[in-house]
Amino acid sequence: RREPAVDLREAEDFLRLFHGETDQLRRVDARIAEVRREIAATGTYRHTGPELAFGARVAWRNSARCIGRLYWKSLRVRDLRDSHDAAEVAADCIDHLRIATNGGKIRPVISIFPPDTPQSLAPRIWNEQLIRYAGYATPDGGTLGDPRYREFTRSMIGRGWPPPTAKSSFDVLPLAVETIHEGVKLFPLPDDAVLEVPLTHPELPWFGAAGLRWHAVPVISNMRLSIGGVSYPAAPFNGWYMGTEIGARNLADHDRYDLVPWVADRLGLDTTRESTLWRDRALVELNRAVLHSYAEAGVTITDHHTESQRFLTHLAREESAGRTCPADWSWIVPPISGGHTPVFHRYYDEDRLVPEFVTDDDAVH
Ligand code: HEM
Ligand code: NRG
Repeated sequence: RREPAVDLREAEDFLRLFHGETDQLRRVDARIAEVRREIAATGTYRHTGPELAFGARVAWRNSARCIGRLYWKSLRVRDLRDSHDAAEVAADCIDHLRIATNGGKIRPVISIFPPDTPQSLAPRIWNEQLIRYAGYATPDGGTLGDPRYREFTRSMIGRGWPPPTAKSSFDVLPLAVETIHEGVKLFPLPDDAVLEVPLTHPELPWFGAAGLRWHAVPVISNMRLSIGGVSYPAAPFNGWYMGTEIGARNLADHDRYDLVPWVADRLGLDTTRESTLWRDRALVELNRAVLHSYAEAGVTITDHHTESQRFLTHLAREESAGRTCPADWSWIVPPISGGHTPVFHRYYDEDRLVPEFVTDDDAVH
């Protein structure tokens, strides 16, 4: 499979956007003429460092599902377009984790690997995020670990990943990196590159005794970055967590860790009737535990009330800058207390803007 030649219109639109929003010494027409010649000769073109950084930041700004966009200008951009081998890509991803984690004071970072071109297919990262927990099928038909990654875990074991001898609910999966010249190679993440937070509750000692944990940094690694007609299939990026992602989804969803019934039971709630709102009460305690534990560990995290307010600040800023801001209500509204956050009570622009991050169907394994 080959990448078709870059669409000249997309390249030109991007260069005009870049020159329109930033101060450049060179006139945009000169750059467009140069890119046109490069595309005619090679079918693609190479972004300058500043174009690449701008493109990545604007792709974040255009992420309609992201509530955390207020700080889009501060994204750190790592230019790794010269990393071609799987081992280089894996080592760069491990560096990414260290730079982003920063001892708990999390920095938003993106690492951009080579683009697809008409001449060559770029490296691919198979993992949905750089850090994810294995899910193992148990004899009783259940799952040990994260059920979302049962298939991925099975495939990693099939490819030779040895799971820990004592399997647990929180075993970090290896990185799987594919290149056209090497096939798929697996790389375990070193322990010291993976900061984790043991979960405790501000008032409930039994919660801390359960041995729950979560990783500090979410690094999405299965989205393609598209800038000016050029496609970067491996461009892992991270910010920090909003507590509800962990407390109201990862640990709570029925098809994830499904901890709500356990919390309700330990709280001694009446679970015989829905109308006692035992689910809601358990969810609140689970989310308090997440925010409390990250704060205690000195790891950056945000709560959904604060982040909703920040997002409205972001919308106001974008409006003053004369830009529309695409947003997807169903992703922006937090999964608990939705109607009690200001993002609930309005509509959003839904039109797609580029540069952008996209999920490829064929990136799902
Ligand atoms: C989605 C928060 C940084 C791009 C999301 C979601 C949240 C969030 C809560 C919804 C996730 C879900 O429901 O599963 C934040 C916070 C950040 C941050 C608090 C802190 C700085 C970033 C950065 C980028 C980014 C740095 C890219 C450079 C995205 C994208 C999605 C998303 C593309 C959609 C993911 C998908 O379709 O699965 N973000 N984000 N975010 N965010 Fe952010
Ligand atoms: N819900 C996912 C992460 C999705 C993106 N969230 C962020 N992104 N906060 C999870 O792992 O729970 N980010 O770049 O910070």
